Amino acid sequence: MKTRAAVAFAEKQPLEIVEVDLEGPKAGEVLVEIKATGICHTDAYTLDGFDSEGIFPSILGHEGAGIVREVGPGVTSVAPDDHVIPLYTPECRQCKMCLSGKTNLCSAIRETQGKGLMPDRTSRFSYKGETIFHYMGCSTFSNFTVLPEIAVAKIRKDAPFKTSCYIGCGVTTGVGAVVNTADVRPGDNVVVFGLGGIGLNVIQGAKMAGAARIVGVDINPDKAEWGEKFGMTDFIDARDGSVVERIVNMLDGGADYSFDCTGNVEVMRQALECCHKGWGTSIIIGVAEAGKEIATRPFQLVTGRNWRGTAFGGAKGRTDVPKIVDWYMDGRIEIDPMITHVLELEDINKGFDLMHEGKSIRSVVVY
Ligand code: NAD
Ligand code: DAO
Ligand code: ZN
Repeated sequence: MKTRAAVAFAEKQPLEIVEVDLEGPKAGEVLVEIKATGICHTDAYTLDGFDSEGIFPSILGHEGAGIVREVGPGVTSVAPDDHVIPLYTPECRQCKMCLSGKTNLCSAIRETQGKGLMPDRTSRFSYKGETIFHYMGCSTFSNFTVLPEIAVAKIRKDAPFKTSCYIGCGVTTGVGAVVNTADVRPGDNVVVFGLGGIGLNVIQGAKMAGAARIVGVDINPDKAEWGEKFGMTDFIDARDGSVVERIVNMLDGGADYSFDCTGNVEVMRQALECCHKGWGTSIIIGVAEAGKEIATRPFQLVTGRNWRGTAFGGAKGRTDVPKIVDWYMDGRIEIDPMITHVLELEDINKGFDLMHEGKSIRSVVVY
């Protein structure tokens, strides 16, 4: 079939809207009509050439929601007309990782997904006879896409696509980092570095978990008002310097939990070092540019600070994503105010500009 898609033909180039060819689903795969997709910083990071796994030409986008239109042989867990959210972190429930009970990093299709291919090592997308690669196993910047059955979460049908697509990455990553990875408890003090599409969800997750103080740190003072909307109690403008010292003084020794939502390795160091001696834990969410490394004095760890990281908020997609959709529909978490811009596919590059200018929280493309 033909489908409209925004193709990344090369790094650092604007996406081009073209009609691509899409092969139907093979065994264990499903064809999904994407109804809405968010634009996440990670799409920009790959397009800008900072992703060591970045492959071109490809169809980016990993934060979508849509409807199953066709299933391949052997598919049992979803059927046509089901509403689904694509999962860049699948959940096969059979691999060593899934069975460990210790991680959400399913390994079933990891190798081919990282190469922009489906599990049979081929791509379903092509343009003028040339292969177009998949991205993070999702490629939601295409109106139709093909996904492995283990990489879709079935969700309730009354959840609007325009907002629930954000659960495909930003919401789950931020809220999940708090409730799954950190396991923040009532009364804990939390510090969030970077109040963008991920950081604001960490803030609302911390509020839901009953955190006492929720300190937001950003270099953009406009983000203070955004943080307050979702439960931030204090704001620090990082441009004023001595961030670590100010947090340690403000929180009587430091944070119980801190979260990096910037991808900047210098900020990751601040996030670790602002943690309370003896127990504070810093969680890296931000994805740093290829080749970057983190540093701190080992004595920071000797004296009881912990450094950890999380992908997709530690969520097991097929199990946890439908629950997060319920939290949204039941009003336990908010999404609507974070969708600052709704665009047509033709205007998708504007969504990237808005993100780089710090003017959007989430831009969503609706098909
Ligand atoms: P965003 O651009 O919306 O937000 C980033 C925020 O960080 C902005 O508000 C910016 O002003 C702020 N910032 C930049 N430099 C700073 C500094 N020195 N100190 C304090 N704040 C600073 O991006 P986003 O969509 O929220 O994504 C954030 C990060 O999370 C990215 O690196 C993205 O790739 C990553 N990410 C990780 C996962 C995961 O599963 N681990 C999932 C999604 C996104
Ligand atoms: O299993 O080895 C692995 C890697 C899984 C990759 C998970 C994605 C990491 C987070 C990237 C940002 C997502 C938007
Ligand atoms: Zn698995």
